[in-house]
Amino acid sequence: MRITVLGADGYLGWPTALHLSAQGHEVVAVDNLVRRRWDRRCGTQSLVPIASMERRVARWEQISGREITWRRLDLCDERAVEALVRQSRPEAIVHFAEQRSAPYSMLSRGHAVETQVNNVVGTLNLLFALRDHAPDCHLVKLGTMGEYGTPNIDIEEGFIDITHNGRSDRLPFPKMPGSMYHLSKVHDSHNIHFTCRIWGLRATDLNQGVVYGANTAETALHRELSTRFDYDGIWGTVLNRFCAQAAIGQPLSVHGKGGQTRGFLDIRDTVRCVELAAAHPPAAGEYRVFNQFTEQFSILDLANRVRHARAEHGLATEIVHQHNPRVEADTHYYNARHQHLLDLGLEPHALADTLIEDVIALVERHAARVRPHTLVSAVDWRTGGEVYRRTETAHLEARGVAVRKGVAAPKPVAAASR
Ligand code: NAD
Ligand code: USQ
Repeated sequence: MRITVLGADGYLGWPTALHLSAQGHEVVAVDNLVRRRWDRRCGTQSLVPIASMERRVARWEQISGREITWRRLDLCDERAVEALVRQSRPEAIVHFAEQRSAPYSMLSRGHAVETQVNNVVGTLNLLFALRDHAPDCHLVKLGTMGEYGTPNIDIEEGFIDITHNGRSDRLPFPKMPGSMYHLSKVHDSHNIHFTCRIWGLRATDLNQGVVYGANTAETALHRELSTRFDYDGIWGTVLNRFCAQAAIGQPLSVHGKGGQTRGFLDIRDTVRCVELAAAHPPAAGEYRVFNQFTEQFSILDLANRVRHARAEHGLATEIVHQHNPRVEADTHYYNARHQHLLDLGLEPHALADTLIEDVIALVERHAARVRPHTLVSAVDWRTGGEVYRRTETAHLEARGVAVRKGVAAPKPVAAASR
């Protein structure tokens, strides 16, 4: 198939582009590199050094003999998106290209607006381009389990059968998202569903859970094929953060009681799920939702799993229950269905102590790049927060690295717009 991957410079987009290319698909990889800019603005960086997109695709071609076409493009640039779809005429488009951090979206009014405009406008531009230039193309869109929130009933895959006052219908499952970011995904889902109903587009909304892990079969082939790994309080997802904290001997930061339960999956399952969804397109006019996760854990379960994996090597790990900066239930019912991808052939990787150990070992190998002050969960859902302000020079000095006199220090990162 001709498959375009949007957000191909990101944690999940890059391994997915590689995986689809390895399966023999013709891949166009698209990104505007905004995530690298957001890192500079936030004072954060990927734990694992990541090569430029040019180097990545060149290395992949040298190793695999397969070509990935790289295009730098902003989804919010309507003309560029239209030209992309018109020229590349994809059979499937995999859309990862959004601002995906809940804490980032809660930093300030400006960050919330930036998140929702980037995500909603980017997706709308894509939907119009599909209508006009590739109406048969299958849109595979990354949504999130967080669209549903934590209702006190079982969570279905996108739709629920309701009987009300003696009449019945199958309706979209109610949504109760927990951040401005998660809300942007709800807006996207409504827009995509609408365009399937009205224009006959075909789409799969992958309501993905929290991803963990650092490598897939393809990213492990060469250091220039590595994907990013976030561990800080703005971009790091919880299990990757706990592994980073354990590796540098810091306590694991459980928010509140830690009874928050979520769906989780290994990054190797993310790429396989996308492949399966793309290989089995829905009918024209169909909007379907797959809940994309493999196991449910509470946050305290995860912290205990990390502590246990360390204890196996005789290492003690502390768990602290800190004031929850988010507004969320920290004990609640949670039972979400996730059958559709299993029916298509997904064989999940269960969370294993060996995976936890591998991620901790990865952090240990790159320990010199860890910025400990960015491990703090600094964004409060009620009041907002600030980006991490230290300059690169300050990071180096904090590590005891001498910074040469006369070499201009980088400009301080801009304060978050409020
Ligand atoms: P990421 O931030 O690492 O990657 C997103 C990429 O999209 C970045 O490279 C960024 O530069 C690009 N991008 C953002 N806006 C763009 C625009 N307007 N035009 C072009 N490119 C743009 O994020 P990720 O962790 O790889 O997540 C990818 C997708 O999967 C997101 O949509 C996210 O919501 C979803 N998701 C992620 C997780 C997770 O645990 N990481 C879980 C569920 C869903
Ligand atoms: N948490 C802690 N301690 C920490 C960090 C997080 O207890 O140090 C808790 C949070 O309070 C939350 C849970 O862990 O209850 C998950 O937090 P997270 O930061 O791992 O995940 P989240 O903010 O929900 O977002 C991530 C991705 C997002 C994706 C989402 C899937 O960044 O792109 O959409 O996971 S889901 O959670 O299913 O909506």
